[in-house]
Amino acid sequence: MKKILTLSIVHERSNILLGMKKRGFGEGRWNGFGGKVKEGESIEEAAKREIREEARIEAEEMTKRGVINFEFKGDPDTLEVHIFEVIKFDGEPTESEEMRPKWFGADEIPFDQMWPDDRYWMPLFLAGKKFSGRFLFDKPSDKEYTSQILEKELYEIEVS
Ligand code: 6U4
Repeated sequence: MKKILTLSIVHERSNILLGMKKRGFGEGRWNGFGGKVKEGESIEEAAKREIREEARIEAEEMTKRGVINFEFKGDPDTLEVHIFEVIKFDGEPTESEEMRPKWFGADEIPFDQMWPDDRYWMPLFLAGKKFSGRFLFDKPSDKEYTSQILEKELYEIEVS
């Protein structure tokens, strides 16, 4: 089965806002804000809701930057993650139950404490490119274990 998720990264000048995930999937890692799209919601609405819930800010202008499919070996589910760039927002990023937000300069992104795919697509994101891809992992990451990439496909794309 395919699960649709969002992942939003706030980008202001050369800084990006990441959140330390405090619980659930990806716990103990820095990541953009996001989660599952709920029934009756558009993908963009879901992205805005997650940004509101996790960083306590209101996304006012955002643009779709990529779609990546994540699979785990032996697991029939695919996570289709829609990646957005938030260009304009209202409010002050604030810690929530799920995430502790922090700004990072483009040259100090903590890739060692992020999902292992991020180091591949983040440079495209920062360069203003659009991209699509697929990663196959051995198994999900948790606090002690970082998923290993078994297969990787990543393309720059032209989308409107
Ligand atoms: P709930 O709904 O609370 O049970 P939770 O376990 O908190 O779910 P979820 O599904 O809401 O997690 O959100 C997972 C987030 O992680 C989404 O924003 C998508 C993102 N994500 C998943 N795989 C990723 C990967 N390989 N690289 C990455 N982000 C990923 O950078």
